[in-house]
Amino acid sequence: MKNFDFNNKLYVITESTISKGRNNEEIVREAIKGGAEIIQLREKDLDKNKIKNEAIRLLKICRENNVLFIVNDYVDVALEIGADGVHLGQTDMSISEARKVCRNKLIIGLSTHSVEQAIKADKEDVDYITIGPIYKTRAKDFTVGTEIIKEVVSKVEKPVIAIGGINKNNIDEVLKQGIKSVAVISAVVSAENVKEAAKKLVQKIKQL
Ligand code: TZP
Ligand code: MG
Repeated sequence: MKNFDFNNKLYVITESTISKGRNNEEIVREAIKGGAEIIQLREKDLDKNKIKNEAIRLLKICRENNVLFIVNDYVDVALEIGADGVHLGQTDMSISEARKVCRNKLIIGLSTHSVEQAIKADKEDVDYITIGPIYKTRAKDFTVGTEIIKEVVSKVEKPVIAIGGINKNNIDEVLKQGIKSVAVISAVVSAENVKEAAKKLVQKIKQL
């Protein structure tokens, strides 16, 4: 999966605390049925052993559907279970350290929150970059707005994915800035109909 094409993809991230009683397996199966092509396990309140077991279950579903599977935060868990990649933040393990540990076995994604961080990430050994939060979101206490997207896309060569508060009502505005792919949590994970919610977003992304 090292040569994965990140363009025109819906990237769905788990968050079991907002999934309205449905487990991550159910959410991931439905999101994939709706057309999600990248899945990330992101659980901030589970211990590492639980994360690992959950990752094994979700990896199986992703493999069955030829969908990319990324683990948030834990390089060791991603490596141990044979995930496709790991997603890191600005305060997680450094990219050089992560690359040393995983060599070319994992895709590495990095969260960025400014043009400067995105340009820096572009020069590091990462495979894709997220930029955000574009809009207000529970997960962070700041936003970067839509304006930044155009500048990041024009200055960065690596694949860039927009994240943060994106949903069916504002995705057009995001895509208009020239970005090809979008990552969401609540717009899919908290939707009454997960599959249909993913499908609506995928339709817009694939129109590009
Ligand atoms: N990083 C930047 S915004 C965000 C993360 C993990 C949360 C995105 O969640 P939502 O529900 O799509 O706003
Ligand atoms: Mg992190």
